[in-house]
Amino acid sequence: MYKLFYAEGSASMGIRVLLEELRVPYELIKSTIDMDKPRPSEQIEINPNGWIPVLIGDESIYEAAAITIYLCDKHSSVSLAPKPEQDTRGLYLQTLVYFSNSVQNAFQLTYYPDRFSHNTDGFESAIKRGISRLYETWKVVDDQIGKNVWVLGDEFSAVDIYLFMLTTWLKQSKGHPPVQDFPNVARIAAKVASRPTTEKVYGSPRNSR
Ligand SMILES: N[C@@H](CCC(=O)N[C@@H](CS)C(=O)NCC(=O)O)C(=O)O
Repeated sequence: MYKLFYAEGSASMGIRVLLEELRVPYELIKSTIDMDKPRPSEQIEINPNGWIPVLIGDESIYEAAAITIYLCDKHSSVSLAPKPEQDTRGLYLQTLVYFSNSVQNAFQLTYYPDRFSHNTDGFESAIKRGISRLYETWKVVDDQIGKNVWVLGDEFSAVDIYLFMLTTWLKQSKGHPPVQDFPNVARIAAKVASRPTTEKVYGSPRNSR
């Protein structure tokens, strides 16, 4: 039985959808992304950075992209990721790492400007640059998808779940670009949103998120 440190709105939601798609048993351990609230001590022991997702399985690991690869490899019979010998294995790894270090980094500039500037004077500049990075990085993803049915081609994969999760963080109230600016991303995110596993975790797309 896996244990997943969890909070609504966080990157642990995408991992929960993945666990649902893999049909493996898991337990959610309540955590928080509220800066004013303490994290469970067991979570901090595994991930001293204080952020989630954190997964406890045969090994305890953090980083959403690493957890994605780990789970898909462990449960490869469900086929949510290309196998090492498959043609799209490189694209799979490339896209996950790009999500993690470029798209998420752009989000972080807007959500956590204090991590990019020593003083409050720099926050506005960090947020502005984060917004323009969101435009730049999502455009790269949109162009990469092109006419593909799913992110990697014809097959649904864990990358589509990850993509959907990232789109839920696009907030017009924060000046982020609307997902509709990236039509290929929006098309795939809408399909992921209506999967039963996603609806179980995020609620129905008909209700506003
Ligand atoms: N690179 C990490 C980033 C995870 C991350 O930023 N998690 C956020 C929620 S989406 C969090 O826990 N924020 C609270 C904090 O940083 O203390 C990953 O992909 O797992």
